Amino acid sequence: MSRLIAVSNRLPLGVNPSGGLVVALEDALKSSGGVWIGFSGEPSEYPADHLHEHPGAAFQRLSFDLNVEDYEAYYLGYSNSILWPLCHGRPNLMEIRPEYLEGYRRVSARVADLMLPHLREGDRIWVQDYQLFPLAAELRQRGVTVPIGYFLHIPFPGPADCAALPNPGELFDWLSHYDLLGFQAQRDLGNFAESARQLADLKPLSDSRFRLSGREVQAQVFPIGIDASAFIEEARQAPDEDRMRSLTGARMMIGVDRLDYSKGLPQRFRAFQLLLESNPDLIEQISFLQIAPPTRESVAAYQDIREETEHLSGRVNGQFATLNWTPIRFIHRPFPRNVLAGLYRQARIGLVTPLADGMNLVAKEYVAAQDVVDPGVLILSRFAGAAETMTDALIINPHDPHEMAEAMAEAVHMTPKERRRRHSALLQGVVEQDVGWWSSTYLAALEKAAQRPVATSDG
Ligand code: ADQ
Repeated sequence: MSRLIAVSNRLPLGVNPSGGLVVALEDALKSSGGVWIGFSGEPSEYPADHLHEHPGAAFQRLSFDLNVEDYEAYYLGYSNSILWPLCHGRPNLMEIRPEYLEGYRRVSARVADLMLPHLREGDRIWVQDYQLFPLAAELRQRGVTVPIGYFLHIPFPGPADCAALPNPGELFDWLSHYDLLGFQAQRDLGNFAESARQLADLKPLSDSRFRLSGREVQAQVFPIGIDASAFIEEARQAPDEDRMRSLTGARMMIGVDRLDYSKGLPQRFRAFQLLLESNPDLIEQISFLQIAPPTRESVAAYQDIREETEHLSGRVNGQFATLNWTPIRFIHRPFPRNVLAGLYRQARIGLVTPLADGMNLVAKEYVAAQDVVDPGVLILSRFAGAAETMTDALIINPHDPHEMAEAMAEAVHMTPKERRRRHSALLQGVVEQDVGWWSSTYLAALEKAAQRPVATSDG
């Protein structure tokens, strides 16, 4: 089997509890051998590359540091102040500066340079996410001919938003150098095709094959999953169920998100406020636990969302709290996975209501964590990629607080039979399309895509 070279923005080092993507890439790397390449995590005054070699390990890790200038331009700048807002439908939050784009190009070129000595004939390269769009173009320029695949974890923007980029043509040129483009949802594949048709020279050859900038690329949907069996087990063995129940109250709604403006937290708080206003019988009967660790705090839009959500939750609590009940508990801290799993299991309602989201793995974790005999109800935004497959959730429009509040009330009153029917259908999907399925399906498709004859620019 050919070696796998995985490249991601962040290289997981150490033994922290790991998420699904880390497990999936590690499994794939363990079975084929290879190298995992990524940013070490913090800006450094003396940037260097480090090869982490462990005797007997199935694969190597290669980390690179970034200096402060590159970190600000590539990571905080072009990645998180231009691409992230744009891909989440918020071009008004973009902060376009020429030095951001320059830094973004510079880091991809540097990653390509540091990869070269580690590549061998017969390898396959798999690039993850929006921080590294230009990597295939940089590698091809350096003469690399092995298959290169790309997976985008966040939504792909439609033509109106793409046109707001400082460099839409360049984005499509970057993408044209991959053999296989993987997207989370049909929505993203559709947006890619339409945006590239309008803003570049894309011509469809079939549903999944395109000619773009004189090259042929394959583009398909691969909905990412979680490590379902591990998560189910984690939830079953969650610590101290009784204690958890006494802490969380009999009926609890839970939300778990990075504190990000794409996750729709203000809308969620407003819907909860409406629920309590229109259902006074629920006062002291239901509580809402929102766990949201802050991220990207040096980007202004993230400071704004923190202030807005703290203000809103404070207002709802001020309006409804009683001497022995706090309606919203808003916690800005990460929790170990087994604690999260236990909290999901205790929660009668899981709230996943982003305004835009590539997939949303919390939706899948919530389902996996439920007790199959007495499961909770998932309320899911139609704008999460997960909504395309998790159709047995209560699907809502997160912009409409009345609809969301009604779904909360419906979930509170849902019969056990109906909860079990919905949950078993959802669980089946989460288990079948888990993260191992995702990576093996992707890698099989990459192999196939790369076997096609190389197209010439005039052919
Ligand atoms: P994220 O935007 O980070 O991921 P999501 O898919 O929900 O969103 O993944 C978050 C992960 O972090 C989950 O596994 C969750 O359990 C964990 N997490 C969140 N809050 C936590 C806390 N307080 N403590 C511990 N863990 C916490 C991006 C895209 C998504 C896409 C994923 C994977 O934005 O749309 O689903 O990548 O492709």
